[in-house]
Amino acid sequence: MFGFKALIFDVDGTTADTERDGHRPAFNAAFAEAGLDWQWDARRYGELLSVAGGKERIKYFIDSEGITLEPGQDLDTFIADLHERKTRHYLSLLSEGAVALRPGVLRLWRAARAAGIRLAIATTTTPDNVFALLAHAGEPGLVDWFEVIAAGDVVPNKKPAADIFVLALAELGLEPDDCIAFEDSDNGARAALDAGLRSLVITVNDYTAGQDFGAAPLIVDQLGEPGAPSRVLVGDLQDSSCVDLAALDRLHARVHAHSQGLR
Ligand code: XBP
Ligand code: MG
Repeated sequence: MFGFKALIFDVDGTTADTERDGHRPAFNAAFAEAGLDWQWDARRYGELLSVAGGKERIKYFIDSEGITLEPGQDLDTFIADLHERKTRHYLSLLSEGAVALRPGVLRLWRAARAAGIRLAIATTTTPDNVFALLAHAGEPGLVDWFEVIAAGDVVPNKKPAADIFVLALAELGLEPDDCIAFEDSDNGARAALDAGLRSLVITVNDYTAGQDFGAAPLIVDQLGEPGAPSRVLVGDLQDSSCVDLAALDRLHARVHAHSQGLR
C-alpha cells in the first residue's frame, strides 16, 4: 500500500522529448506553409520555450521581433491560423513516430496501473497532441490509462500558473498531498508547487537542465530503466536505481512528514 493515490504527469519534455524535434519543426513547417520567412533554430526555440503555450509563444515572438502584420489583419486570427497549421504538422510527425516516450515513463505507468495508482496528465499542449503521443507510444489503449487529461486552453492561465494542475486535482477529486507530480521545466515546477503538489519529481532535459525548480525534492536526468539508472541531481533514490514506486513512496513520506512537522 502506498501513501499516495495518483501520479500527475506533464507531457512536453517530461513524458517525451517533444520540443526540439517535434514542436519546433512543426512550427517551422507552419511558418513556411503560411509564406513566412520565420525559422526557429534549436537555440532560439530554447529561448522561446520560456513562454508556455504555442499560441502564446508565437505572440511573444511577434512582439519581441517587433513584427507588424498586414493592414487589417487580426492578430489573434493570424496566430490561431498559424497554430492550427503547426498542430497539423506536429500530429503528422507523431504519426510518423518522430517522438518516443522518455526512458522509464511507460515502466512507471505500468507499475502504477498494476498497483492501482491513478494516472492523470496536466499539460499546456492541446488534447489532440496528447492523444496522438499516447496513441503512437506502442502500448494499445494507453490513452485509457489516464483518468484525467487536463490539456491546453481548458484553463484561462497556462503554466507557470497553477491552473492546469488545480483542474487535474479537481477532476481526480484528490488533495495535492494525495498525489505526486512530474515535470521538466521551471514553469512546470512553479505551476505544480503553486497547486500544492509538494511531492514533485523533475526529469530535466537539454532545454531545462540548470533551471530553477524551486522546492522540488527530487531532480533526475530521467526516470530510468533497469540497467539504465537515473542520475540523481537533487534528492536521493536510496536503494532504488531508478524512479520506481518504492522510491516515490519514500519521497512522498519524507515530504509529507515534513509538512506535518514530524521527523
Ligand atoms: C509545453 C508547452 C506547449 C508546447 C507546444 O507543454 O509549453 O505549449 O511547447 O504545444 P507542457 P502547443 O506543459 O506539456 O510542458 O503548441 O500545443 O501549445
Ligand atoms: Mg513540460
